[in-house]
Amino acid sequence: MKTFRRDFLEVLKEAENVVFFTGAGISAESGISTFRGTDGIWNKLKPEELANFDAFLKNPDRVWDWYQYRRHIIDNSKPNPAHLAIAEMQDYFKSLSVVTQNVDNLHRRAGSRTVYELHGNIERNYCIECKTPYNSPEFASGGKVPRCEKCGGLIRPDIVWFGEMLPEEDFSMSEKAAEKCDVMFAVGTSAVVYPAARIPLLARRFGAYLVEINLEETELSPLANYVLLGKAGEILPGILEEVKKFKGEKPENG
Ligand code: BJW
Ligand code: ZN
Repeated sequence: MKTFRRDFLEVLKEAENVVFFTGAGISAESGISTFRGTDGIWNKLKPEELANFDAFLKNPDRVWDWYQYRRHIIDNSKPNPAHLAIAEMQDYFKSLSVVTQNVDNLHRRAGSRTVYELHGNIERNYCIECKTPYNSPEFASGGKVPRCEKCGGLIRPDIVWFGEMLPEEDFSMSEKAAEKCDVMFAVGTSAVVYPAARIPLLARRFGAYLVEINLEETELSPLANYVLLGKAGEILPGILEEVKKFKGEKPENG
């Protein structure tokens, strides 16, 4: 079992408000590819051909088909020990929020109650013309892009593509949580995509203790108070054990 630095444990022991800012790396151990790095999606496919609105209008069937493929992988995956440790930790703090860039819904499936999704959710779709939502799983089948029953418009996944605005409510709630938290964990993110990457910077500016958990150092590392290098699915269960030790077996809200 990994041991943790004393200053980190002391801060965590006193912490009331905690935020987990997560990226694709936290779901890697569930079998979902990351975007960057040697095995990353963008190493094999071009984001400019798949992850923006113009690409969708130019070739909707291709983009839809790619998302169907991703949905299939996500549907067949499950939360890993990192998602589960975060969900279990929520009962030991006054508040614990998850701010995720991931679209895979694995935090909610793990049981996390407060989840802000900055880049959307692959389980949802909507009509690009009249915005009608289409969220039933049966709907999202077949390789060809479906059309809206009401207006005939193209239906797209509810995912934030490059050049698009982030969901206002989720982003502003994430900013508030970042400003208020005592400890912010940045887990499995390269922290290069903005404005999401502002969230850990904001927490740091407002005085939070910033912990980074990643396989390698990132642009965030020089700003972090503590960098833990390794797999999220191995490190986070260890942190949960420490939390249980000093917060007692009986959870705060339980
Ligand atoms: C592990 C691990 C394990 C692995 N354990 N760790 C120039 C400068 C600055 C900004 C811009 C610019 N040009 C354009 C922009 C803006 C742009 C942007 O930031 N681009 C940068 C990339 C340069 N941002 C936007 O366009 C955003 N919108 C916006 O700005 O709106 C305002 C605006 C409006 C109008 C015009 C212009 C601006 C929207 C961004 C949307 C991002 N969407 C994506 C794709 C969604 C499609 C899909 O899912 O299909 O979201 S991009 C992709 O990156 C995805 C992710 O959420 C996001 C972040 O990636 P993440 O999660 O960090 O993953 P990776 O792969 O990068 O990193 C994984 C990490 O895990 C690695 O570090 C590993 O080491 C680690 N790891 N296994 C622990 N087991
Ligand atoms: Zn419509």
